Amino acid sequence: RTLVLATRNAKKVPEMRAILAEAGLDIEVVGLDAYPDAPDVAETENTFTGNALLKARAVAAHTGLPAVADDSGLRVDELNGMPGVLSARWSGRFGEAAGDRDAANLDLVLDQLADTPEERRGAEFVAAAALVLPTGREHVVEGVFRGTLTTGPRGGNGFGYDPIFVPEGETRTTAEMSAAEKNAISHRGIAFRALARELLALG
Ligand code: ITT
Repeated sequence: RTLVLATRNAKKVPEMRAILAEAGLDIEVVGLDAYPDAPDVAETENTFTGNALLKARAVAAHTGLPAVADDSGLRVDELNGMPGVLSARWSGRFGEAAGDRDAANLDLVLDQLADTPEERRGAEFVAAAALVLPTGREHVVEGVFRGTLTTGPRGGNGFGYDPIFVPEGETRTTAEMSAAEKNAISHRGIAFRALARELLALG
């Protein structure tokens, strides 16, 4: 059995594989690199759930296989929930290597919080994960991961805003944690595990 993970972010595929294996599910996970002709779906919705569904529907239709997509981002309390669904595009830089784009996004958030004291630096990562089956059946779940933002980047693991995000009850940033430690508590870990339970129930 095969599941297509509708992502071009190479970090998400091993994450999903590990979570399905932990749930005891014998399902092969392939990313979009296996489907170079899959449509590039613009994230035109203004909710994580809407965008995750757009991506999963397009890939399920293209491949004829069950598809999962996630849309995720960082909601910063002091910025009224921004960048939110705009997290990947916050600095307005496109067509760059993901690492450069991510660094520019993170720098902009740090600049915007330059005058914000520690007690008001709360934020949360949110992930919506959508499962779309060839039968047309759809299931969407959301995971939320609370924390605070540092004043400077720390750590080299993960991606995106990980170097400035410290989970509640932690002192390290998620970029200073191992992938397994982060997945056990992260927004995407929560959402992917909920979808794994759904797949398990489907048999
Ligand atoms: P796909 O759309 O191809 O899956 P993407 O990385 O662009 O890849 P999103 O559209 O979901 O994924 O964008 C989410 C952005 O939010 C991502 O670029 C990061 O900046 C940020 N983000 C989401 N989850 C994160 C995490 O676990 N750690 C750090 N940053 C994260």
